[in-house]
Amino acid sequence: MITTEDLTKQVLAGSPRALARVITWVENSDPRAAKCLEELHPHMGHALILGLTGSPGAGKSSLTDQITHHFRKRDKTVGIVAVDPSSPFTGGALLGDRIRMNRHAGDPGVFIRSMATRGFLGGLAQTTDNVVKAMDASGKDIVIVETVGVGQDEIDIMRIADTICLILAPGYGDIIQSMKAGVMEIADIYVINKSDHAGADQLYTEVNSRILQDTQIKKSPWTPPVVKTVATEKRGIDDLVEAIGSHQCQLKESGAILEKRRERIRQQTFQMIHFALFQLMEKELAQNGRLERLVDAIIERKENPYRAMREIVDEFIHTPAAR
Ligand SMILES: Nc1nc2c(ncn2[C@@H]2O[C@H](COP(=O)(O)OP(=O)(O)OP(=O)(O)O)[C@@H](O)[C@H]2O)c(=O)[nH]1
Ligand SMILES: [Mg+2]
Repeated sequence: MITTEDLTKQVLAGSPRALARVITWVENSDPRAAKCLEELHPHMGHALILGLTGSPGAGKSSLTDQITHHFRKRDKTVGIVAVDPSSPFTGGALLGDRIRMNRHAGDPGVFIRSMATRGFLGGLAQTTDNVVKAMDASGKDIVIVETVGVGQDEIDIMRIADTICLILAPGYGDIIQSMKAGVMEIADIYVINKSDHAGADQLYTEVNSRILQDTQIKKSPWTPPVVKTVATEKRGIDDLVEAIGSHQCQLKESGAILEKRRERIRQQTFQMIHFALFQLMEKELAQNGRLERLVDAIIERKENPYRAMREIVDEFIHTPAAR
């Protein structure tokens, strides 16, 4: 049996097998994952975390592939996490097909992981975050998170990233959808992919005017650029990477990066505590069928949930386990 200490050492030495193992533990909420992440913690915080979101088929994976290629040519190592919250599949075979990363498969400088919804115990965003952190600690210079962007889950996942790119393509009706879902508001860079298709110019104009309105209202110090790309022909990739670089500079120069990271740590720490308490309470209430008895009493109006909640919380605070 390998110890978490040994595994951590192997991750830090760059072993992809060790990294894959830690990630599997993270996904399965194996208690050893927390131990490893604890040991890896001092080594985190160096990677540039890039989020790519957008409608299905907009070209996220093709762009991830091109961006990866760009950085690999400059000797930077890349980690890729493809998350598909909407996928009902659990294995990831379908995701594998959708990642379009085959040309990087044998490259030791690229580590790819796909994740489908599995009702992760700790929540999808939290799990993704820990997977990204493990990649970061393993020394990857850039970690790219790709997810299909439509709902709250995806917005939560995207908050992990330092720079968020929203990938749009003509003919997807996705601009309206993204606006509704609030994905538009969180993007730092807009990409009009499939610029070889009809309607790209119109989409470009629409997005630009929408951004102009937005930045005027918010008086934000960063005006998100709109970059046109054709991922399949490698067009616009340099512009996109340049925009990412400019956003990184702006984040650092304005100090916004520190504020962003602080807020992220605040949220994550709070969520971890929330989840740990939730698990403790769940276990406690399941004991001796206490919750079921409580439900019976509430149904019969002999008890009310408000009072019961106060009593249970009060009791919990005063138990030695909670202290
Ligand atoms: N014409 C054209 N086709 C593109 C472009 N970018 C991607 N495609 C094609 O569009 C299809 C979908 O591309 P993907 O990169 O898989 O898109 P995705 O957003 O990752 O898709 P999902 O992960 O399934 O949501 C593929 O057949 C690509 O070859 C582009 O710029 N122009
Ligand atoms: Mg994809």
